[in-house]
Amino acid sequence: MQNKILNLLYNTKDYVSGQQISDSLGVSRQAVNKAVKTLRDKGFGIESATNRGYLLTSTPSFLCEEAVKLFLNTKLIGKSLTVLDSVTSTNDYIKKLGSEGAEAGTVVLAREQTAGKGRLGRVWQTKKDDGIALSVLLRPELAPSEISSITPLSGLAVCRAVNDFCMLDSRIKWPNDIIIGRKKLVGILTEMSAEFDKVDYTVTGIGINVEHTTFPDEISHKATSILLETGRHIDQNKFVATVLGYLEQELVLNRYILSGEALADYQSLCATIGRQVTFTRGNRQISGMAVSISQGGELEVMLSNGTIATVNSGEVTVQGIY
Ligand code: BT5
Repeated sequence: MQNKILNLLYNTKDYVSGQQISDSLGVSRQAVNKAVKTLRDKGFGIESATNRGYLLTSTPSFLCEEAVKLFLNTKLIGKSLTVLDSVTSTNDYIKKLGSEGAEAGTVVLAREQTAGKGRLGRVWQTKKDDGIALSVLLRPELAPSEISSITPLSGLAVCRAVNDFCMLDSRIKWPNDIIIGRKKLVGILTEMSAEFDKVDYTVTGIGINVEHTTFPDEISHKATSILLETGRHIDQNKFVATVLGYLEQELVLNRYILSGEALADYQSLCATIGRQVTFTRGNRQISGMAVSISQGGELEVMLSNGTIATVNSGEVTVQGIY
């Protein structure tokens, strides 16, 4: 009922009388009063005036389930959406939901992660309400070998959402970082559960630095936040709804494959292309010029002998970035 009241107030953009709310939702005036009180306790500004009713004046500045849902305009991603106050890792939390049969499009967000994960056992660091931790569960009908596009498509979606919503010029450092200049704004970690020939579910975990003004010493030279870049506080709930909208557009509409227009968009936003890179093969360090991204998301690197090496995972150091 709280979501319905919010939708009514948000879409009316004027006072709505208690009677009108109770009539249109088929509930008592008392129930309306109670729901409005709960919404105020959750951080929504709802003014009431005698003989006029209720007016929505503000939404919470921190992540809030009802507020994200209010702004969300997707069909699949976010159909089921939860905001947790604190969790070890949104990826671990949603993986448990996935193994219990949660539907495709389930989203879990957290205001705080106490054990946020990067790739290869690394740590993703955030403090409460500084960053957005977001995980999306999907059930693409693909073989495990076909899901390599999910990380780059997610990166493309987040990069476009950041640029559109925050008016920034972020770029993608292949395969999974969103950077501004030489610093990392977003990290993405995709995990999956699969049988031999069929994916059961994938989890895309996205960590976005929003309100940080400082970072721990070991990453302060290579990390940035939306606040540091713009000097402004963004509406985190509207921003999350924008990110989820772009994720749906890039992942679902492209049927989880990086090709055609999405591939062209990815290449044009990819900061790695055209730079000298170093990657590891076996125990050898190899350097070359990053020249393109293949269909499916591999990095193609031209070596000094003119041959092209294809890199599909692991660490790539990009000269001039990190
Ligand atoms: C990543 O790994 O960048 C993937 C990060 C994914 C985090 C999300 S948050 C929601 C979901 N739940 C999780 O538990 N995880 C996902 P990787 O490419 O391995 O980069 C990790 C490295 O980035 C670390 O070793 C640090 O050097 C650096 N780093 C850690 N925290 C950072 C931050 N807040 N901002 C910028 N860089 C950071």
